[in-house]
Amino acid sequence: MNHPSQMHAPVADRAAREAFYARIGADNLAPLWEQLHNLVTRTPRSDCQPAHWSYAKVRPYLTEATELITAEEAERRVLILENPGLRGKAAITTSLYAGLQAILPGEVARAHRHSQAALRLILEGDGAYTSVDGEKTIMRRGDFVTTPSWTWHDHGNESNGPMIWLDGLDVQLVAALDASFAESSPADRQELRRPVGDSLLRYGNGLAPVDWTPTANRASPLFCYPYERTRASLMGMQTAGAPDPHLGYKLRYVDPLTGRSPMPTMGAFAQLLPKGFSTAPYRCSSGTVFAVLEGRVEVILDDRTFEAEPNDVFVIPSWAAHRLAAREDAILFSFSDRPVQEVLGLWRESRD
Ligand code: GTQ
Repeated sequence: MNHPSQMHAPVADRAAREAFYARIGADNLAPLWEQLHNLVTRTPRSDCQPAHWSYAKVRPYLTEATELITAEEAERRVLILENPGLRGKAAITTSLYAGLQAILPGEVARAHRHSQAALRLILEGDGAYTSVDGEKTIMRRGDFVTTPSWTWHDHGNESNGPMIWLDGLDVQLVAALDASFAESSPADRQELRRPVGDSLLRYGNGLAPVDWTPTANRASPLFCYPYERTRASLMGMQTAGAPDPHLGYKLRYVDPLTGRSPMPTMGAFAQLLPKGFSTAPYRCSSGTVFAVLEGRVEVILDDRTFEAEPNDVFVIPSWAAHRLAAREDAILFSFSDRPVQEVLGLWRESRD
């Protein structure tokens, strides 16, 4: 006896189905069954590829860019780090943008604000500034600086040498939500309302103003995390115990008042891998951008290996298993969309 479903087994051939798809297509309909398994995959399937940008290779291009366009004309003189699997999308991972920004002595990148949040990791130079919502912060190599959503920001260089930093923005996340807003300031430089270092004093010492209340953009009021402090924390951890087998000594940057990531859309991390240490295989569901601050690391993926040096940037896609081997004491900065995935209940990791 036939099973009921077999009694109704569809007999239409491919051509009949295609004709049907074409007819319903004209009415803005499509058959799910042709794409279900591409939409709902067993594990993340990303166009994002592992990639590595050598600073030695990119640095001369930045110099050339400074000869071709001023910071003023460019507004932001940045070379976008385009993931080879996502060319033309200004994306380094599916959800995030990264670029290298250069600003020469005397130049100003004029004030604007946008709904995209930005983070900066200073790679080269000492003494340029970013002003964020009325407070100027002087940047040095390794410093981590945030520009939360909708905060006014302008950059300038009053030092004697070029400044180069890694920009990370949530451009693709904001685009996916159709939530991009931006405006330019009539003034090149925003008006400063607080002295340099004010937020570090108010929020960076385990203290907070007694009447502090959270802001609407859900961002940390502390927006500069000096490298010397980060480095001291990482180095100090070595005396307390062995590194995590999969991560080494790894810390996340936090909003000191909430313990959450400094900005809701991007998480940032600092990691020490002692000389000779190799991490055990690890993967997580957030594609992650790394920058090497100190030392050399070998990045070992299933199908490729590359060696990263100071100021090199590399990216590990979502769910790509990898190991990191430190040839010498290495300090890595990284950022990802992890806080977004966590708050949505999506973030996963695997230590296998
Ligand atoms: O510094 O404001 O790399 O608005 C891309 C967009 C930097 C910035 C980028 C931006 C900025």
